[in-house]
This record gives sequence, C-alpha cells and structure tokens, in this order.
Amino acid sequence: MKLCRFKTGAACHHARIGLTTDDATVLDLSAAGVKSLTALLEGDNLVAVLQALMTLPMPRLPLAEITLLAPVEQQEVWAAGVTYLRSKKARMDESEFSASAYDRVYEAERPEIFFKSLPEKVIATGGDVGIRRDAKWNVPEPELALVCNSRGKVVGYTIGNDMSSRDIEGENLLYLPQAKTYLKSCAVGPFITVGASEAQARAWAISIEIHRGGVAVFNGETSVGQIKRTFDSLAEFLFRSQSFPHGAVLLTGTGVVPPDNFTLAAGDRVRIGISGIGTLENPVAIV
Ligand code: DO4
Ligand code: MG
Repeated sequence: MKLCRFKTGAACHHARIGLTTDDATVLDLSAAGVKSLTALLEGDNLVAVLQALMTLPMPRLPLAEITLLAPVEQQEVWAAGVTYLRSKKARMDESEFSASAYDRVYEAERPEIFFKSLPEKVIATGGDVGIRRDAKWNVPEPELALVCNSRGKVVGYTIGNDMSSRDIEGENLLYLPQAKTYLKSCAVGPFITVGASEAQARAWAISIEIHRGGVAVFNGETSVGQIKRTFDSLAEFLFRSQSFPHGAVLLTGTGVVPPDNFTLAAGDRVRIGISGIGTLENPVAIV
C-alpha cells in the first residue's frame, strides 16, 4: 500500500492525499475526509485505517492524469551518512584529510546524522535537482528514506536523493553543510510505502540510472540489506534530545557511488528506483 500527495491540474494548488495499490490508479482519500498525510501517519493502526478507508466510495484517478507532489508536509528532512561500506570507502578515497573521521563513524555506535532540508524546499519527482555553481564534482545519492511520525516510529518508506558536491565535502569536513544543504539538493518521493517490516524493506533493491542526452552514462545498484545500522537505531538517534512535532523524514545513506571521474551535468536525468516503492526521477540544473 502506498500513499502520495498529488494535485489534479496545473491550475489546482490544493494538495490531495492519495492511496495506490496497483501503481496505475490512485484513490483520492481527500474525498473521504483525509486532509493531511501527517494526521494519517500519526494514527496507531495505519494499515487498518487505510483498509477501512478503501471500502468507502472515492474517486479513482489514473496515475498518468495527476501530478505527484513530494510526500512531505511539515516534516524536516534529515540524513544519515556512511551507513554502507561503499560510502565509507568513497569518502576515505576522496579525502585523505577526513579519512579517519569516516572510518571512525562507520564503526562508532553513534551514526553520522545531518540536516538536509526544510519541508518547503524538498523537490518532488519531476522537479529540478541542483548542482552548485561553485562545485566541480557533483553526484546524486540514491537512498531509502524512513518516514517517522512524531513519536519517532518508522511508519513508512520513501525514496530520497541526497544531492552532494564531493569536491567541497572532500576539501574539508567542516564544509559538509555547504556540500549537502543548498538549493534543490534534496528530492523525495513519490510514494510512501506503508505496512512493510524492516526485514521486508531490507530485501528491496536500490537502483540508479543517469541519462545524458538520452544515453545512460551511469547505472548502479545495491540492496537495502547492505545498510550497517537498524532503522530503529537510526530513528532513535535522530529523535534523541530532539522533537519533531510533525514527524520527520530520515535518508539512510547511499550504497551506490559513481566512479571518481563522473560528475553530473546540467540537463542530466537522475532516475532512482527502490523495488518496494517506485521511481523518483529528476532533471539536473545548475543553481
Ligand atoms: O559525510 C558524508 C556524507 C555521507 C552520505 O551522505 C552518505 O553516506 O550517504
Ligand atoms: Mg547521503
């Protein structure tokens, strides 16, 4: 079962809440009185609530006829890093200066967690993701994203793109916020898969394709099961000594890194797929 936010036409500014079980049509839950994703995610028995809602008469809209919005309302987006061995190696290779920090954080009990985006700055599928105009080495990071409610419970899963400037990150660890958090650096969506256990999610594949002028210039794949840490422990660290009254989205780190001679260019298209969720696709623009 997958939730989404959508609108029905260019002139319509009103976000609706949708539910899909077939990836071809969306039930308009707004017609059953559901006005917010956040309120739904706060409920204790989400799957049962959605099953009950599905018995009500509601418009069923073809997916091809709606515009999918980012599935965030007032949720901040945060991100964990160096949670896959592949990411640790890439960071250590990119910077001798910072190598021991990455090595240590991979092994440490406390994960690396950083702020990624305000909700209103999150890019939806189809929108431009950005590469910084002052960066020379830019990559997308395809990541499973945990959707947490205000109590820190993981209630669903979506897809995140943690756009990153590797030359800025590699120059000095203290530049990480500039390498990671800039205009259009975070895309999320399009669906939130609910009702899947961590064990089920760990069997999902994460894939990425980058197209330039219609030609694939990079593709890669990993398995969610390669994440070193449990989802609950990542969420617990995010919520420790912190409060998120509307819940939060936590990207869980990347396990796919393009070769070191690869950098994104304006006009590229980044397509990230997670088998249990769907596809997040964005063109790239210089910001
Ligand atoms: O400190 C570097 C960030 C690492 C990251 O974003 C990742 O592993 O996904
Ligand atoms: Mg990342």
